[in-house]
Amino acid sequence: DEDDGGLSLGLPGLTLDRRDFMKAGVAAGAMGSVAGCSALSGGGGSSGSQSTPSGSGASHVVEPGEHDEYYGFWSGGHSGELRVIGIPSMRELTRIPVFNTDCASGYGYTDGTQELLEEGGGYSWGDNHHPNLSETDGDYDGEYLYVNDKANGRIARVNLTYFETDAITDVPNMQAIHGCCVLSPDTKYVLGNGEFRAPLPNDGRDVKNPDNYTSLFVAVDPESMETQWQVKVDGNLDIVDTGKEGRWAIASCYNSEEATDIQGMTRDDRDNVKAFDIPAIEQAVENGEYEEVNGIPVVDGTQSSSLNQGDRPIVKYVPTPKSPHCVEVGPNGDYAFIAGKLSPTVTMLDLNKLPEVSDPAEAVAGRPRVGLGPLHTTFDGNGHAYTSLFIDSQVAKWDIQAAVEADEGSEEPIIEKQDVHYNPGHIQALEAMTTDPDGEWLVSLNKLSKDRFLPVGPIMPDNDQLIHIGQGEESMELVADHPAYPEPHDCVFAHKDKIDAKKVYDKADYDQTYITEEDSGVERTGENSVHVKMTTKRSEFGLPDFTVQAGDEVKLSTTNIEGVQDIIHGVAIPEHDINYAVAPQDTREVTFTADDPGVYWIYCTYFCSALHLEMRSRMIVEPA
Ligand code: CUK
Ligand code: CUA
Repeated sequence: DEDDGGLSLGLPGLTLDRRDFMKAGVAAGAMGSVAGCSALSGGGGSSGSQSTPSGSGASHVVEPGEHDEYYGFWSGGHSGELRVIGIPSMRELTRIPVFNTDCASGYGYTDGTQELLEEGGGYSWGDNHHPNLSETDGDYDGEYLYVNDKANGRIARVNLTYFETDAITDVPNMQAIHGCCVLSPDTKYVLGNGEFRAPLPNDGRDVKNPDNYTSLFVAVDPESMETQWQVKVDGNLDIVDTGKEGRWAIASCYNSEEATDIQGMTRDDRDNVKAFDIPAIEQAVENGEYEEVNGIPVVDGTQSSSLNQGDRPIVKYVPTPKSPHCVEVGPNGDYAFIAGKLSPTVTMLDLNKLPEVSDPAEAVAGRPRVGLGPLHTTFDGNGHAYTSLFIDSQVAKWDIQAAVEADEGSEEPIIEKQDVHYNPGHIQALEAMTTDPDGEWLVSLNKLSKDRFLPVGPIMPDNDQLIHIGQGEESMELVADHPAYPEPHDCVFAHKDKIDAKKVYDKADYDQTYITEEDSGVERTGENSVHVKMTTKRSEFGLPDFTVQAGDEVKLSTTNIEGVQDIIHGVAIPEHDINYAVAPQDTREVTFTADDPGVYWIYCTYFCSALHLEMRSRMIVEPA
């Protein structure tokens, strides 16, 4: 069946999947969905649980003029941007360019943002997956958001006062940083998982010798954004989350086999989830027990490393069924929930037990069978876990304590399942990553939308579905579909009271030179360079025109001297590829060469007043 209705695993060796699921004891009736034909009907591999109960009457409507209760920060995947979406309305509030350029704001066009992207590696795109809010005492402090670039091994920071990217770190020695989180409870580090194994250093050595490739785990300082240290491990790394006490970072792993093709990567029954003991790693770094590679201390965390032989190994390797995908640590920090992907189970790792046991397998506290293709787990703070089932296209809600008490592989802890359309990756409930989740709403970030929206050509939106969960006592209810441009992977929610966005720039917050109307003018700074200073206000530029010589390098500095919120002006110069926004009290600069003699009208791109069209200036370029 060509139109298989959903993303099945899509492995060339489908028999492999069948065998694995058989081994895992899935009922034969579920095989149809593995073969990829049932996502349209919402799956159905789960025995003994019902779908789509309804009737709570929960409304996600936010009346005109009212505000949403929560900010949602969505990663934009390979679009490179973040999106800010209000919850529960699902209205898109803004976008924040991070690894991409953006002509609405001028990000990547002005001198400062160009420099930021250049120093951050100079790439024109990135693949952001995991947005994380900075924490103080295990709660969101509203300061920063950190997000990874899976494509180029980078971590970026967004300033949540201005909703603006203010730092990008191109981490040495790493290609794909996939998992990314902050170390709870106080954001001591931003942590990143190296997904792709490569030679270390990757300078041409061992290119044909995958046995010598290596995966790295990295810690970046959240203030300086400098890389602090790395740990090399066996196998690869996928997703990461930390305990709530600052000690453990738990990273999932597929490809313990260290293969380079899909058959090899999925060969073995077990992969090793890694538990990084952060203080033990810091101690090793302090003791000088590392090798320096491209200026970064790299600690050996492989299984044979001497640092892993003693009483306090720096990395514990926990055997976990088949290519697990995600790790999420529950709100009270007791358990890490590791979703099986190719196993229909979620493994619960007891983080309190982990330090005490010599065999980390003994720290496994439960392993409920949740359904086919479990990827991500989220929490309502009232004892329930919710796991996305990629193959079944469902969200499974289950009881955490019941899973501890039940036998491994039991379906008993499952409370209910909700169909989603289609194929969920991350799911996220309100403030689920804090120590005190808020419940009420859950979003399922589905990879396909298929027939849920008007057709818009072959590249269709994703479908982020809003599900009411209440405080976990009532049944899940699907309340809204929300099309999303490719391709969000994850999102994180903060109550509106925890974010304090400024509406007007404060000069004290940035080091640009504020330009007044008196400062407006042209200053020749060199034989072939000029500095043009210009204000903007309704409805005029500080200079009605300015004159430069052909061939001049023009530095144009613009301050928006408005003090009123929401009055943005744009500065566009035709035929010079210049366009950027200047918000009230902000100053932005661009530098470009005025090559060709002529008259160039400068105009304002933001509709700022009734005389917006008349808000013009002229750049006159005289023949040299
Ligand atoms: S990943 Cu995409 S669905 Cu990068 Cu967190 Cu799991
Ligand atoms: Cu200023 Cu339009």
